[in-house]
Amino acid sequence: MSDTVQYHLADGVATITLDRPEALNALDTATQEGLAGALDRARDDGDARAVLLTGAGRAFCAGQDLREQAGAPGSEADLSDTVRKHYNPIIRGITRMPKPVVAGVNGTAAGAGVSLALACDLRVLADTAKLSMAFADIGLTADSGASWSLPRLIGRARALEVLMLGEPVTAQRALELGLATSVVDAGELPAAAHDLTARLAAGPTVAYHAIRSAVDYGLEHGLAETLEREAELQAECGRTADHRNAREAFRNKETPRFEGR
Ligand code: T3D
Repeated sequence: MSDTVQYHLADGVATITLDRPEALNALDTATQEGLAGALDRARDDGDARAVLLTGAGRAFCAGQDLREQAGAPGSEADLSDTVRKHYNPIIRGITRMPKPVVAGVNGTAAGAGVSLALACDLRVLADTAKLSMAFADIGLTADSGASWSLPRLIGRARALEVLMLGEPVTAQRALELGLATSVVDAGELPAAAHDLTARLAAGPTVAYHAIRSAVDYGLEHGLAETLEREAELQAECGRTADHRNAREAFRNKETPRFEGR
């Protein structure tokens, strides 16, 4: 773990906090490595049934640390090194997490910082948050999965608009576009994001994972293949204790309690 990434477990929620507020939680190498490590820890943590990714201070994450890179020896180095070595594993760590991942976007997000939020399953935004696809502003293309996630979330035309024009997307606009699950007062963001994640942590973890898998599969395959994949995933869910117990609870007119297995 790194000093700039905090890990905290409560109510079944693993909260991962980017903690470099003086640099708007920009991702230097230590923070990239710390985040990758925290995601591994959350994946393997049997007490964590959902993950909340958020930032300390007034920003969520300002993307790549531009100072570190500018100061690095040989700064004309191939940027794909950073992308392949750091960003891609982080995005895989989020999108392959076998439990729900929520972004608590407490403030400004830029570049790869937006990509992190887009990779999560749900996004709670502070009303002060702005999403700035800053890549083109510094002559770069979208990375960290934004070219995959953004058109899936808002369609190709809107994705190109947001990426090419680079106008910061306000929290309200993000809600209208479908980028935000909800928008709350900035002061209420930590509690609202925790409560939503805790609700997921108390739910049927295996089914949630299967739902994400089925939706992602369905986006890339035809109906016939998707129907078959749904059947396979349903079989897996049907074998869980959570499903058995929920059926029993239904018969007894009780509220089901899910254990995540
Ligand atoms: O390896 C590769 O390069 C490939 C990967 C690329 C992925 C990417 O993420 S590319 C996009 C990189 N990010 C940006 O271009 C955003 C740069 N930051 C900004 O445009 C602005 O800071 C914000 C719009 C995010 C916020 O503006 P504002 O006015 O609220 O705050 P500020 O005053 O600009 O920033 C406050 C401090 O944070 C400031 O430090 P100082 O002067 O008080 O000591 C600023 O330098 C620092 N900071 C903000 N963003 C970054 C940063 N430091 C390092 N890297 C940053 N990205």
